[in-house]
Amino acid sequence: MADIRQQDMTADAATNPQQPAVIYRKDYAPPGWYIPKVALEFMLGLSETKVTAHLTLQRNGDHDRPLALDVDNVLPDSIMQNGQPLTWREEGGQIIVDGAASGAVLTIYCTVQPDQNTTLMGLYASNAMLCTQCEAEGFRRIIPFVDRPDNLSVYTVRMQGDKAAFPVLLSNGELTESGDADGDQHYAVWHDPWPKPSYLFALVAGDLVANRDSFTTMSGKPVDLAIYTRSEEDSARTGHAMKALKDSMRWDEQVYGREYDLGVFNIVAVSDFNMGAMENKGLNVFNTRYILADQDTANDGDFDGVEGVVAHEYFHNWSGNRVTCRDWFQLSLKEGFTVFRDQSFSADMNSAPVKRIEDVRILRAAQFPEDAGPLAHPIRPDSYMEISNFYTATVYNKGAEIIRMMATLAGPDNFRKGTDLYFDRHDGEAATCEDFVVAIEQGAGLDLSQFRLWYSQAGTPQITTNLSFDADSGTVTLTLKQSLAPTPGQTEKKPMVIPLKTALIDADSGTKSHEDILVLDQAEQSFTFTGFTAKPVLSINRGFSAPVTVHSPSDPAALAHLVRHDDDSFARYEALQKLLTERILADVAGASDTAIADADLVALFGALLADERLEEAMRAELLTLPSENFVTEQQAVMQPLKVHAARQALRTLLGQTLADGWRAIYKRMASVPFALSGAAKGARRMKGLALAYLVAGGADDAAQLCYDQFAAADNMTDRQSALMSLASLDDPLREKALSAFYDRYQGNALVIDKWFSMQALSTHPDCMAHITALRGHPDFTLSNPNRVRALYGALAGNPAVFHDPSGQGYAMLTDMIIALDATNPQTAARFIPPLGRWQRYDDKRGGQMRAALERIRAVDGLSKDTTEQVVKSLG
Ligand code: B3K
Ligand code: ZN
Repeated sequence: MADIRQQDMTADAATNPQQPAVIYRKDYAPPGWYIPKVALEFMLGLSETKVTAHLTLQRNGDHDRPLALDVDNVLPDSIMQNGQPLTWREEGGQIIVDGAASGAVLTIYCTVQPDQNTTLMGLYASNAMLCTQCEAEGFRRIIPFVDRPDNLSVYTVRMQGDKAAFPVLLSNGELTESGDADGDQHYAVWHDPWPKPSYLFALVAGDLVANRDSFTTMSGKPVDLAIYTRSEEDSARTGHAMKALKDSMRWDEQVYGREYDLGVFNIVAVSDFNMGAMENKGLNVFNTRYILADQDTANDGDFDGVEGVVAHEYFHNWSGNRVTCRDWFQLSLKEGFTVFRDQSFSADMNSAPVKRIEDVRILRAAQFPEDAGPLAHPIRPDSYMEISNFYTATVYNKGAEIIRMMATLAGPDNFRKGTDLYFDRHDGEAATCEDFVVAIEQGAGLDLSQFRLWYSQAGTPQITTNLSFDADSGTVTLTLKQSLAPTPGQTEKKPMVIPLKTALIDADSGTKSHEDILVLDQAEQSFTFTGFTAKPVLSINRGFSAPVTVHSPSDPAALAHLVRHDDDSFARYEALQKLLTERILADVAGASDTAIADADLVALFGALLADERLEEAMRAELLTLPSENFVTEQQAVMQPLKVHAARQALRTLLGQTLADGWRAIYKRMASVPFALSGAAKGARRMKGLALAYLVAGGADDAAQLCYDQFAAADNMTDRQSALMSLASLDDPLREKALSAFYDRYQGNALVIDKWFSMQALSTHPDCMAHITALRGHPDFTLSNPNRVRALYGALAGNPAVFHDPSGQGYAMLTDMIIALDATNPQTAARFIPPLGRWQRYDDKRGGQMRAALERIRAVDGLSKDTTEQVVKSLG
């Protein structure tokens, strides 16, 4: 019955598109029919592709419900069963086929228009090639299908097309046959022996250049590797991705015991892509952004991004493909776990402490605001209207933190026993988050009953600490309280299990004691420690062991002590971030005397600049001020412009007072030659930061210094850090450098994206006018998601411009969302959250943001994607 109910709900959605139907997790029921075997034939063309699908049907259980196939934007030309035509009718997002028989082979004929497909879901044309994106529900845009992840099928795919237009024909699995066909055509047949859900299906056809390599697995099996791009020039930029792929394959064997399971692993880079990449079985499709990287065109962050995303998609081969998700509510089962795996891999390949800080910075920038706003949802949501809206920082990054906490509670050896059990037990299945938790519980020997609340409760737990000292008994008592604010649909919350790595630091010597993992699992709890002669300083949530916010009584001296002595890099970073955040907020409130004094802060920065034991990347991490958005989030009523001004003033102060120190380190770093080592990357980071402080401090030669670095740079990191600093200056060299950059890289889409972003992110007084002009630049287009993100992601990420009192920032974003929604709803909807926090601003700003949302909601024919985000944001 539940199966039928789902069909009814979809019907509501079709009849009332302004009120998309809500799908509930509690309504899950297995499909009425499975399709264990699929044979697809494609007659390829950019403007028209003919698809013939032979589906082997299997009724699931004893029922007489008709076969219902999900469908979107395509209808069958005809349907045959054993040579006889069958009748069918369309009913709310599905076609209902009469007379389908279990065991029979159903043949469906469809025609699709790839070059008309602007949604970039299903089969589409990009740069004269054909490619697919099927997660989550794109396969139904190619043929009608049981398009849900609990329907696993073995696929055989035959492709045929023009030899000149499509010399390369790829699909999942391995090539079993290829040859010439009629006229100028040729064909290829691919077979994937591993049963998979339709969202992992992929096809690519085009004129592509391969960078080939090979890998031998732990059991000695050879794997042919290839990375396909559109040109020789791009192919020369795939070396870093190839290295990352081989490193990932080895790492998954060594760390998780997971071996690759096909003789081929192909990656294709495409320029028009909604997300970062896609883990299709044996045929990953990537946004060019996460494949192409070389010294001249990619900065160090890009190199790290390539390494991390290549690893992420590769790791999905086990966490996602061999064990997949039962339904889309379980998305974090594969995404949270895989993000945790890619984070661990990158930590092993680079500096682990720096990687941890970066990951926390991303979590706080993207996920904490989500958890505190109208779109808050648990990592395993209870309902959705459009699943594409749930590829969120919560499902991915908070999901990873929750896996990390389980790993922390279990310890490395036991956690591995848990994951081994999970992979062994559920190999070849569509599993649930609950299956994962049970496997970790049983494999690692943990009781995770209460811990499961992390899967169901949304919001970021708030922890308050109180440390007291009893001199008579030499006892220190730490009292912790936790609370969790209501989130949409969840008013009452229960206490979570929160593992907090903690230590006590002697207030004089800085010596550490009582290092432990305290598990907070009640609303309030006290922990006592003995053997003290004086009150120590608390170091808590070391390594960011739990995704929570810790509030301790303000004590600048104690925080400064941690900055000097804490041996946990994250805790040290955190102490300085707190000092700086409090300082900026105190300035905004006109109460600077309550925060750390200028002289103390300068002394602290000076000591860190001079500390020879620090690796440069960590030094840069420590000396970088908290972002404007992070500081603003701490305010009851957010004041973006005031925070911007106070933060800029602090940058100026630190830039001026420590000018000699910045200049000295700048010179030292400038002599480090280019390499992709951690040390050289750290040096470039520190160099860019020192330059930014010199500029903020108003150095006389600031513009020239930037220009000289820009002109002399032999790598993109230096070129970009110089240009970024210069872009904020009102100086003729700014225009000169921006034009030189544009001329040099015209035609290289990924670098021109940087050119757009840098201008839109600047603190130049005319930034708004620059963005307005860039919208009309001949290189700007709404049809490429990277370009849209480059300009509008930067606008939304530049608080002083986005929140300009004129409301122009909101208006520009709104215009774009409305225009883009008509062609690419998935990407359009991802720009709603910046407007959705209207309740946190003053009445005027909040009113402007709300009006912007209302304007979007009023659009006729607004997509399901954008409607869901707007309706929820309006509350
Ligand atoms: N699994 C893909 C997500 C694609 C979603 C498109 N709506 C990327 C990843 O997480 O690996
Ligand atoms: Zn993923």
